[in-house]
Amino acid sequence: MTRIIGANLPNIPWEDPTDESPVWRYSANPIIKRRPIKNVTRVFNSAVVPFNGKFAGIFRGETNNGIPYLFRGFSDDGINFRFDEKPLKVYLENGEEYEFQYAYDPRVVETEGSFYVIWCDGLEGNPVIGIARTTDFERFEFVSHPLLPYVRNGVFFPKKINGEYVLLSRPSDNGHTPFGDIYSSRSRDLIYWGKHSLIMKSGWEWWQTLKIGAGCAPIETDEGWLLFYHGVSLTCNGYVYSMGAAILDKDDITKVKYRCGNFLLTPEEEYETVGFVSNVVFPCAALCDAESGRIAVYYGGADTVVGLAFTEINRLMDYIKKYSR
Ligand code: BMA
Repeated sequence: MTRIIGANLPNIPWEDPTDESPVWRYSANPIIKRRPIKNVTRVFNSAVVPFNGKFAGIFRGETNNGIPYLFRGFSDDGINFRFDEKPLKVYLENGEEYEFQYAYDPRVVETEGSFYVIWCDGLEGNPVIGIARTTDFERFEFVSHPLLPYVRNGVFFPKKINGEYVLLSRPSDNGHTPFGDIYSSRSRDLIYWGKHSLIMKSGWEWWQTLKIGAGCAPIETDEGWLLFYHGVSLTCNGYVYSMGAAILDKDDITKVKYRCGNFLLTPEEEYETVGFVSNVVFPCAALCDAESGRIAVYYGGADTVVGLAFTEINRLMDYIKKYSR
């Protein structure tokens, strides 16, 4: 038996499985369809967290000029969201508004009473990680650009490890990067980052041969940190994004204890196979309930919509271990 170490979330979105799959899709997917916000064509690759007994999220929304920005949303049930009509405002230390060039693929992590938004930010037109902080989902303060360009897929662990924040990221190029491995970096103050380590390289299994990138904030269990990530394969029709999972050692997160050789989700449903960018399953957030072991994963479908998928910690761990290389 594996135990999730964390809070209980009795109102986690949930639907029972109908077969033996390790991860199963919500039958009413996609939960966020096209044009859910005025003047926004698509919302996908987005993050949801428990907030004040309900749910809050930061969403990637692509506006009518095709540029992605971050949008705030709230929900009573984690499934139906109300969005702001205007992109998220983030403020600098001097009180001025941070000027976004573009912003995409947000993750949100709660740690030590603050929520951190971690996204891919445009710095002089180049992709870097941006970090902002909020305590109330009203005022967001810019924290830092932790790493040099080019880098994407940034997400924190939800608690400090040996007194340090740990950030996962994927060094990139400034285009549609044809390579990519997951690295960790550490900081005591969220400003200065170092102690960079390789965590996982892209794999030989065909769904993850080209590149991999961290997905949801790691989930603590008594067997280690559960990391959902995306793996990419290159086909005659372009890139295909699937979701996989690994367990990182709880004492040394640079050690991969188990890595599932099989994907957990790969584009199969029409809202994953057909869209602005076809064949994309891109996880960015996971909710979990320690008591029941239930996990709900939010993922982008085909760079167009948001879907929900479910799993249960013991069923998932059995599968990861069974197919671990
Ligand atoms: C990656 C990121 C993701 C996107 C994916 C597929 O490089 O930009 O936001 O979902 O490509 O287009």
